[in-house]
Amino acid sequence: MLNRIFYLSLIVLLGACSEKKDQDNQQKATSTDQVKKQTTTESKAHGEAPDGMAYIPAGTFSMGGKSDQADEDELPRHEVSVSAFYIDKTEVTNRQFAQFVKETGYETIAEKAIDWEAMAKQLPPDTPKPPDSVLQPGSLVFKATSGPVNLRDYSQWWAWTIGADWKHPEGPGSSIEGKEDHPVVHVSWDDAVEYARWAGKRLPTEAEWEWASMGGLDDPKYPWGNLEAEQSFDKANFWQGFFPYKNTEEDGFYSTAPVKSFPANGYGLFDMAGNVWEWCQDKYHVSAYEQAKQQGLVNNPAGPRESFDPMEPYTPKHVIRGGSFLCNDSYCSGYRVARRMRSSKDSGFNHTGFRCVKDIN
Ligand SMILES: [Ca+2]
Ligand SMILES: [Ca+2]
Repeated sequence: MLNRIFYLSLIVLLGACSEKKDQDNQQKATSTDQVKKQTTTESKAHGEAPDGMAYIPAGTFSMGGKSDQADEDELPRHEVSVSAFYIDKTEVTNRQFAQFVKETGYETIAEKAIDWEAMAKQLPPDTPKPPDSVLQPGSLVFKATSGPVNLRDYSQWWAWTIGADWKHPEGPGSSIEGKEDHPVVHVSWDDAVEYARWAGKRLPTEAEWEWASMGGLDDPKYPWGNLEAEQSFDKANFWQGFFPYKNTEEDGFYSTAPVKSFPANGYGLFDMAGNVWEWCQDKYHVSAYEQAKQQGLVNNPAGPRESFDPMEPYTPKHVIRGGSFLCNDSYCSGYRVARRMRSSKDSGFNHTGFRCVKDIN
């Protein structure tokens, strides 16, 4: 079925289809407690972090793929440095987003009528206009399949759902009642930017996100260290079992979980792996790291000037990070700290949210 997400954003998952399992199972020795103590000390030196935020110290690190699971766009590794900043300890929750909407009257993109003319500019020239019955406010909702499917055909487990939005995460009839502390979903990049502006914050750059995600550990594969995902069901909310048809829920959650349901990383940040993907400020370019490597060490890199995804060359995209409740090693290892994904800025899903950062003045 023709719909905006099918053309504009489903490709976000395509790159994650056929990854090999990494055999490096070693836990690195850096102590999370040590990192916490060090960060707390530094944070005090810079004053208290704003409510709900954590202080992230400045640093220089090697950004990019840290195992043989690395996709092409995670390479080459390159040195970057970031200044100290504050970052939200959790993904933005429904409770927080509701406050923003209450105070501003803001309407998300998923709640608005679709502007086909504007959308068509981001699609191949010969794309036919979908019927008006499809061009209604809505978003994409995950639907498990009845059995194994071709993992490259993501249209089999995403359903364009008219009436799905942040207040109706599974579509009409669903609600966020009782999910006030779950991450908000079905928010586009534009929606996230508007929220951040209202909150006096901004979206993290990709470099800031990766640096914060590592939690002070020495080049870890995951925010919790290097223990493999299949042994880490108590570390994050992702998909156990067989994607996309059987979720055995060893971690206790089929879909989103309340934020803080799993342990924080060394900087006190929750759900940097899994739960929902998180929008970053940067545009997505498949060769962004090649470009960055040529520039040498850059402080606070802000990403490429232009977006380019060879899978959907007409569609500008932004980066998302951290993976979601749908990630699994057989399909998508989004919970790796270096894992990059992308989505068009006007698209929402029920597995994508965000968190904000704030500069230290
Ligand atoms: Ca789960
Ligand atoms: Ca997350």
